[in-house]
Amino acid sequence: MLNRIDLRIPAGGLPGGADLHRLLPRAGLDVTVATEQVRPLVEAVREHGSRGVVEATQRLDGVTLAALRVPAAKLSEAAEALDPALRAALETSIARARTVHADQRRPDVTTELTAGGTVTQHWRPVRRVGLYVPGGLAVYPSSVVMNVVPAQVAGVESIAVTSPPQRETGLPHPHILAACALLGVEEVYAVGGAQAIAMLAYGTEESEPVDLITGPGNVWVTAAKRLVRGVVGIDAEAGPTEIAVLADDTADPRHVAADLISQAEHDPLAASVLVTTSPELLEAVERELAVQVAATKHAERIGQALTGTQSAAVLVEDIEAGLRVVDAYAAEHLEIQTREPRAVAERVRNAGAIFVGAWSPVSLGDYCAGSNHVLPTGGCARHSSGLSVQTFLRGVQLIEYDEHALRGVAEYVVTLAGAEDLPAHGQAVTARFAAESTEGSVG
Ligand code: HSO
Ligand code: ZN
Repeated sequence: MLNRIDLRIPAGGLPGGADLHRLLPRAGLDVTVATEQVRPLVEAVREHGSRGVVEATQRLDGVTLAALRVPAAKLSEAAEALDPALRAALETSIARARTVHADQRRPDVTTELTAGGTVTQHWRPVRRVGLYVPGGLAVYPSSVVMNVVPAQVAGVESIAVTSPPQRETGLPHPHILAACALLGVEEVYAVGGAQAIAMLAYGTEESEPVDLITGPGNVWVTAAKRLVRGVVGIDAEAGPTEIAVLADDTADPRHVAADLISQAEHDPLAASVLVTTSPELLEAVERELAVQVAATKHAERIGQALTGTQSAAVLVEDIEAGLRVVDAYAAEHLEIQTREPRAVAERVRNAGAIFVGAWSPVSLGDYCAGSNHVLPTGGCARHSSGLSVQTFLRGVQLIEYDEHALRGVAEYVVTLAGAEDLPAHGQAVTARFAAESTEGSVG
């Protein structure tokens, strides 16, 4: 079922990072065309505010919005109508994520460089954040949790959630509304697509602009985020989801197959990549895939994802070579199902999140591990991290020197300023001491 890539040569013989990267499969996402297509819509919202949003929603979603904002009563009604089992699961997911994220908040750091000369890095929350939640096929209340929890833990004062209206109700999906209610988010809009991004970025009569937009979306949403970047901050661009599994002959083929299938379930473009030292495991996983895919609910899109050119089984000579391959691929999710999985995991350089050992499947991380499931895709794990408390904080430096500490370094400032032909920079320092010496108070 999976395309095969045979790289059974010792790690030393494998091509370097970029070349190796090219040998590995990956779905491309072209946002350029979409960017030009959504530009007029984004401009219309900027110019006409709510009217622009309402018109776009009518045209694209077939819904006539009387108001953009979801009434508070609809949020509490959705929470009350939740199936008790789903409510308990969501509450568990929220509580576990809160505990982990609270522990991950970075402390402020003060460095005293000399007596009386300190630099402090202060982490301050972004004031207002807009979270986009997709609708359509993929309704993920878990993603509301994963975006809202780190923002709340960071201390973001104002959070707005926006999600497309459903044709029947003119409101976002009830599970999205319920998740908002359980999280204590009160400001929710029934707006989706590029118009939602423009609404968050520029504001309308009914909604204040935000400082930062996070959350995944389709190609139009991503294109709109590109257009408003700079006006507001945006998180990384989310591509189709990916799982890579690094496995040796100790892995259980049933579990490996189940995990590859689990992420393929998201999207026909999702990528499932098995990297293994064991041809026997590969054959066993293939047999399992055939059985398990046929028995699962979304067999069609899973089959498309697994047989697509973005998915593959890569045979490698040894774990060393496997590590080279997974580093080059830089998966959104990487499972290590090998002997001594922790030691192997510690040697991975590039991955959005690493799931260590037989009992840590990716779907645990999707919902209840306490970790965040918004992770870098498309190889961006080489340079970026997933969503975290840090996403919603800015490091502001506080520089506080007294007279003695400034005097201690003054001559170097003057020299560096002179070398850059910026003598007034130096004078801003010397002026302080010159004034004192005229008064004769300091030598
Ligand atoms: N695996 C997805 C997140 C998700 N899974 C939401 C289920 N629901 C990207 O990390
Ligand atoms: Zn998932």
